[in-house]
Amino acid sequence: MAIAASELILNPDGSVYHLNLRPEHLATTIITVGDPDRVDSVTEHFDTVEFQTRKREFHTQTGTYKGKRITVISTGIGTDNIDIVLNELDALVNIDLEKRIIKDTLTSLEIVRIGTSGSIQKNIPLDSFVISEYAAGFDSLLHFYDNNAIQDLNISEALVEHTNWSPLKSKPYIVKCNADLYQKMNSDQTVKGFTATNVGFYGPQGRVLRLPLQDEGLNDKLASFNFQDRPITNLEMETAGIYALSALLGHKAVSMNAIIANRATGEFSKDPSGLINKLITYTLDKLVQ
Ligand code: R1P
Repeated sequence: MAIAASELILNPDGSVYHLNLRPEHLATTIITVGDPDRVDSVTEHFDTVEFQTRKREFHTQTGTYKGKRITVISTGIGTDNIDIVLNELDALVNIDLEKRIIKDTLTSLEIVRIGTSGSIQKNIPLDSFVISEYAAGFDSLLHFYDNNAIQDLNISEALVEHTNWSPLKSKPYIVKCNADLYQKMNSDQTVKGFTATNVGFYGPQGRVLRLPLQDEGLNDKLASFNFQDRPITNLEMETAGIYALSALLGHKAVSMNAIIANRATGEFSKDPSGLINKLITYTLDKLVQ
């Protein structure tokens, strides 16, 4: 049955509602960044850019890097945006937008996040690159989907117990990267990570300006959690949502984190934009290897 106009909204030019993209604009390898201005920092390394568009926080450019066609898209901040980006990217490849039906043959996208993040471990220093093997989602995005097949409930239960997690907050969900893509992006320049994705930048990540916290010990408890030799390494705001929806939709995803802050030592990078540029060139070169 055709998907209704209210459920899959298209613009008058046939593009998907928020991203403003039509299927021919999209490569099957996609880099996501949080900051719309970071899209240019990625594509300045490209041989050519064939297409670009911008709507709200979603800035997209498609081109080639060393001959490989890649789309770079900004997601803005947070997993609420990830819900929009992942569903609309999937619709572009796996739904016939004219007939509004799911295609018989599905396409699996290769999705790499390049983002900034704060380490919560003293031994993961500023200016390192963390690749998220696992992600813990403290947002509720995955709970709205039929999701039992992709969650690691053992780690989730252990984390709830270790942190004495308040039942008033969404239960953490644990999801994994795509193993093949992880191998492709991994090297001796990267640190294996277990990334906690949170719903805010201040209180949810333990930052106090004027407001006291529900649990001021949460970051310390996250830092001391260690499931089968996998400590939680860093905090950011998108990875778990990307992993959750990619796993549900059949896409391959991995998240690359430039560690610009160390929350355990209180330090902040002296050159965050230099670091993110290094992670961009590292990622691009790994993608074409
Ligand atoms: C917060 O400042 C933002 O920075 C991190 C967080 O995940 C959040 O999106 O990533 P980006 O640098 O990719 O935006």
